Amino acid sequence: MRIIALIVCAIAMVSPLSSQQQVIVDLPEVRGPFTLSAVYDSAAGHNAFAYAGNTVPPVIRVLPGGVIKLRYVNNLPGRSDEECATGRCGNMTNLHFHGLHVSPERPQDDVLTMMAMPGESLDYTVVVPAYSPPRLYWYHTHPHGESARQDLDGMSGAIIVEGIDRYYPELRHMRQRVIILRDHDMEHSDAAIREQVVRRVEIPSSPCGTSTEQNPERVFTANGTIRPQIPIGPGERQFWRILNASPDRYADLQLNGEQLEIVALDGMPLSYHNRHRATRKVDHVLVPPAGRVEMIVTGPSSGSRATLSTRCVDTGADGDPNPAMVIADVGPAHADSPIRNLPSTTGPAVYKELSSQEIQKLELSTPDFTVTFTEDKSGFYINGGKFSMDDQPMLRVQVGSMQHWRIVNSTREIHPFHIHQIHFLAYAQNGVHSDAPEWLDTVNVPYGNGSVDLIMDFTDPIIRGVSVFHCHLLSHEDKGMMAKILFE
Ligand SMILES: [Cu+2]
Repeated sequence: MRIIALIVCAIAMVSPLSSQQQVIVDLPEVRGPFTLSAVYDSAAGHNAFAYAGNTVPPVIRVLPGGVIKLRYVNNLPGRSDEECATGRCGNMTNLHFHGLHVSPERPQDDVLTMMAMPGESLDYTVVVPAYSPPRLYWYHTHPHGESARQDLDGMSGAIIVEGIDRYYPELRHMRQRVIILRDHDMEHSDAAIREQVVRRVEIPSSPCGTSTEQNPERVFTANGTIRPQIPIGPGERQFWRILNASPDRYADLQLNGEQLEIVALDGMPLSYHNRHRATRKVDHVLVPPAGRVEMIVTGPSSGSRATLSTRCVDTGADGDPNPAMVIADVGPAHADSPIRNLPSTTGPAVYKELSSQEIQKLELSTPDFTVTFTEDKSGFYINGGKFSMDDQPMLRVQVGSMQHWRIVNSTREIHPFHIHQIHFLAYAQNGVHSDAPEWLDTVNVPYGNGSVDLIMDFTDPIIRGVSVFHCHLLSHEDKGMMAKILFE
């Protein structure tokens, strides 16, 4: 059964546009130590992750208090035919554990001193604290200058810290699905194929947003397939854990007007900071590149079909096209993979309740630090600086503190701000207080001198050392929109 599933999986990854609609594939899972390799996938014509004989990256599942132990082997060729953001790729690589509250130092979530050239390998032992919020994280490569290409090549996967059922016990009775959104790149496809794909995902012919570039070169895939079917019965409730692993495309997700019941954003259960907080029902949810949403969806009523789709996202005059498109069909299907319910875990839910007076005081204070995004023809900058690996930290922050940061976007396109290892409370946009402040690790910053205000939580005692914050449009990060921070 497993072998068949893997073959189906592999076919789906190689030919995402087949004539018969495929049911969404389940991804392989791994618990315990394993080996992951970076390889050149000649069938796909680009680099890939290899695991257990296939080029389908596994979902890493770990318990709070557990360890992610893996050997990452760089088997990429010394000479690459692929173009990276700043020229021909060199095929160096490493791993980042996005969103995990773990140490930024070797052999954990270190993207600065750990780097494998072709023929080299890296050994990671990432200790997940027992008090870790149980949630959806992800791993992707993070070599400065080559991140965008490797992420576009699909060198990423999901990480789940078990135990979200401790916060929302009703999830135990639902089918759970891990859904990874990636790009099908049509940059080098001929016009007829491109047109066929555009029709298949129903990209409207009318323009989307103010971007001067309207020709879509990418469409979303779900677990490797363009527009698969996601089986669900009428009125059935399922728990979907969605990761946007695109290097630069936003997903503004909706399900035909059905309400989406959000359980966690960027992996943070909504009740983690307030045990009385319920799930939140919305018509659509913006998931920036690198963002995650975990939500309960209800199957459309008998006889009707629905689609999971993204709305048009206005990326700004200098932004890339980000049109509306169908991601998957949702409804009864002729077949489905074996049911995977959420494994029940034992142990209490851990909460991190902060004093609302302290939060309010920080919100009203002058920002401790302002990050300003700018760009020109020669690069992308934070506070006027273009990142270099030998930079000194742009700032130092005390472990144990919380700070008010403002992120200002002085460009004509949107950028998602991300900081490694920690979460922040995004509570205001363009100076206006949000009616639903959320704890995130990646947040969109509006274009045209737009801003977001954040409360940064530096209180975790194990997060010490030098780390980074950056724009998560990865080609911008590759071209300099990143800076170092020292947690001391
Ligand atoms: Cu950017």
